[in-house]
Amino acid sequence: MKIAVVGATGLVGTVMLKVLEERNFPLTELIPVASEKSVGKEITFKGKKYAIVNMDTAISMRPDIALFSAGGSTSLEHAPRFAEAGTTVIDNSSAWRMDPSKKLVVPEVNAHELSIDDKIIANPNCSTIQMVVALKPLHDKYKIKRVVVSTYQSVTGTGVKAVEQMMNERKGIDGPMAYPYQIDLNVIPQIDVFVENGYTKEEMKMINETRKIMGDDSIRLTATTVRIPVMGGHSESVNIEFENDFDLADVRELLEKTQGIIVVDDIANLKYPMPKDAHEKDEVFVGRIRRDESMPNSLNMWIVADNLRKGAATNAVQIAEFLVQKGLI
Ligand code: 2RA
Repeated sequence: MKIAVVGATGLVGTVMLKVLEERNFPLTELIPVASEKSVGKEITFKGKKYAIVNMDTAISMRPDIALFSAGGSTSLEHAPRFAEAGTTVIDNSSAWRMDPSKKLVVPEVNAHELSIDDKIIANPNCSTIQMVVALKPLHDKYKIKRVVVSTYQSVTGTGVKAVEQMMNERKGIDGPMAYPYQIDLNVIPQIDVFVENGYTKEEMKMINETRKIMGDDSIRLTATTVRIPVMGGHSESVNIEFENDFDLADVRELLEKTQGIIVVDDIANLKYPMPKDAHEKDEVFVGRIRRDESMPNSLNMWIVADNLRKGAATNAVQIAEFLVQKGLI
């Protein structure tokens, strides 16, 4: 397998390389791709040095898979060029997610939809991925009617500039601002830009992507997405109303049995998921599982995952692993 990582020097690209290395992905050649200013620089992968190349060189090298994390416009322009050259693109931007001709994939939920003809596959938004991993087994058994989610999202979701802004503020240093307001010692109830209905794009991504991945447009969903001064991962408070009543012990068991989920829910010993514990882990952590006593058939839970791992790099690599295992490359 020849694998290209497009955006290899960015926050997500760097984690993609780390995850490929850790999971021992069966690659024979790595093609790190970045913008012209990084071309010629070297990165080390499994103890070997690889020179960063530009887009045209990478396409001419005909990789089997290209993991893209270089922003929407780069992806719109270049992903089809890779696809035409026979490469399967797994794209982390929002460019193709809602395109009806493209699959939007979280392996634990809908990898079975993939076929050899899918040459551009979309990796969902970070906050959507961790939520659907936990929703899916519950939907299959009890059928979800409505979800109300509020997020507490790490600054790493914005990128390096946001991490620097928070750290500068922490040290009292002036510097470039990734957000319109101070983020350290603050909370910003806006992620991405506002759209016409008063929601943000991040909120609409959670709503629309969830329905597409779960393959069920009847699920009603509302979201409030919030940036907090944290780095290890995104957290979500999720309230779910089901069609059918559930057994709380069964809900816990279903989640425990689901691949990719670790239940951390032992309030007697003050155990619940937190971003500092999810950091650098590939799983989705679920806790605070309890009935919503204000409504019939309703449940509350708390979901945490490393947004750069399961929310981005790990999910993309897992899609690649699935394609390889099933011979879809
Ligand atoms: C965020 N959803 O956390 C983004 C990153 N994809 O802002």
